[in-house]
Amino acid sequence: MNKRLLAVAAAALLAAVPAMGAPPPHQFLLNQLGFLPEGAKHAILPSPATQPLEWQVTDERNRVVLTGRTTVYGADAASGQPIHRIDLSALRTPGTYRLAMGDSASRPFRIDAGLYDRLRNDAFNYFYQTRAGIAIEARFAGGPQWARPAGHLPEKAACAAGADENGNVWPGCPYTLDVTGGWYDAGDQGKYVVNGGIALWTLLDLYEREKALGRPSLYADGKARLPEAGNGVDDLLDEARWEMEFFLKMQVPDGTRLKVPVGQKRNVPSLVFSEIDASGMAHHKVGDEHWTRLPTPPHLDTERRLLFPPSTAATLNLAATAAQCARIWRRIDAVFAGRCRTAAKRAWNAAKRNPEVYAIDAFPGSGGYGDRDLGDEFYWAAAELFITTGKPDYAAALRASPYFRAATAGEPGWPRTASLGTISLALLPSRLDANDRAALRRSLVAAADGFLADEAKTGYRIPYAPPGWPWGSNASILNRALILALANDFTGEARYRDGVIDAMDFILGRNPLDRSFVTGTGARPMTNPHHRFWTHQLDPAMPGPPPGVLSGGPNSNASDPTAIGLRGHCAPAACWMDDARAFSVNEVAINWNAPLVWVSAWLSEPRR
Ligand code: 9MR
Repeated sequence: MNKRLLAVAAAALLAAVPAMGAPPPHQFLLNQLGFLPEGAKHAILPSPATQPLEWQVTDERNRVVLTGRTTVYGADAASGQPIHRIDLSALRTPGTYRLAMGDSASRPFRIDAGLYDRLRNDAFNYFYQTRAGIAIEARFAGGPQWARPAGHLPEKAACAAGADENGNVWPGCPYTLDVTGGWYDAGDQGKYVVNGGIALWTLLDLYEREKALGRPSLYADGKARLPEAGNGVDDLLDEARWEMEFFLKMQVPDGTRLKVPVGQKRNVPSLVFSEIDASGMAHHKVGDEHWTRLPTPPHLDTERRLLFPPSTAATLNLAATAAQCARIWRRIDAVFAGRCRTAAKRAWNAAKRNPEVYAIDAFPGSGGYGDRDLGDEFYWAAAELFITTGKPDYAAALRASPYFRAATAGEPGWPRTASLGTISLALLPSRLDANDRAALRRSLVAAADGFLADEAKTGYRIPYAPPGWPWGSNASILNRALILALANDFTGEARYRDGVIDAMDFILGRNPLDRSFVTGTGARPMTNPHHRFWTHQLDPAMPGPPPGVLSGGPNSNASDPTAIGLRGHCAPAACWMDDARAFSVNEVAINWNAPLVWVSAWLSEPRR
């Protein structure tokens, strides 16, 4: 490690590892926005004290409105701290308060039913700002600093071909495709069908849930800052369509025969290429030939854009989301819905014909998103197609899947999509009989129970207790919150809603770093995301991030050169740093911001 890296790593350790130094006294850790009037309200106090400590809450006029004693929890593994818990749930009156102990007090916090209104809109606006193929305008982006010319307009890409680092010679494909549009994935400007799929599904699911449960349309036309506002269509759908249209362009033209590795999952020397009928499959991704430097605003990217071979996983992501599209737009834009329906069926048939074409990460310049187990993607696509068409073929595929009516394991993620299918089936009307639907709802509630059982194991009361914290942990927490929210929808039981609040509290400040992991939100927000345009930290001529963007979060296996020094020196929930270079802990991504939108929208719904 060179000197500069060492210095960076040392600074990171000091900033990010509370276990190594005594936490500041009376450092109350709580959601930096505050609390909703109803439901759980918890704060954490890192302290080695072995006896409960007296606390009090004061209002704007310095009147004491609540007093209590901490609960001593002791050593907490995830944070590496001895902690006390403080339960403020008795506080319900809207206002601004402080939590105090002796002569030290917390920052002011609010109790407010509208706590998440701004966040839900900011988090949603991220998707507009990550659009490819369109100029980003100051009036929609929230300020002139975030305006930029269109990136990759037009984007016509040929297929990657030639020798990879293992000497495999990739044959490419006989065409170029115009794949203009869609969302850039993250800090990089790759566009990936796997990962785009879960992000797109999540926004569409938020819309479908509102409709299915008769909840208010929080993103009704004109409520968001979007070029399409005023077109008579819900803004969630306008944004989602930007990605969906791109997905449709990634589909392989009919009559295409391609040579790809079949059944092989890794990039080893001597890959065997076999000819397949690739008609209707989806190209896995389009991205740069080489990684670009930071900063590289999208319109200044001079790299060649390349299409990468179709994969079965991308094909099933297309089938699933196009099936959603077909039913959602049926009464809004029948022509578009028809295109989606045709694409979904073609994709499904193509995946059935080619069930084992795995994405092999053979070239630099873009992310891998290689998934080596596709049973869950087949189940998800069958579920969405069944809901949309009611056809017996999809019903048969669904029933034959080991995921159907099986326990829902863990939270969804880009390589784990089974619960997306289960959620759609549990939520939406379909030809499924009532018993099956009830069983699917129960399986989601059981998953939520598992998350609450995990919460009981944590000092910080987070419904998340993995042995090691993975890349993108914040999104794992929010995807758990999404299932907890549905469990509350299905049962009406408050404890699931409290679990959602606990998850959001972690994201917004009740964590060992006293950080809000969302830009522009709370007193100590993340400010230096890994991103190629919002790179103010590295180049003062560039803007910082707009508000509402989620950091990937603590990663106990941090692997980038900037954050790697944390490894082995941080408690799992504290392995994080606010540095633009630290992409394995502080990148931003569409599949992470999507559950932030979903959960903040859910929390800002008026209570029934
Ligand atoms: O979110 C992805 C994470 O699950 C993987 O562990 C990681 C390493 O392969 O990649 C993450 O995805 C990145 C993608 O490959 C490229 N764009 C940025 C994504 C977020 O960091």
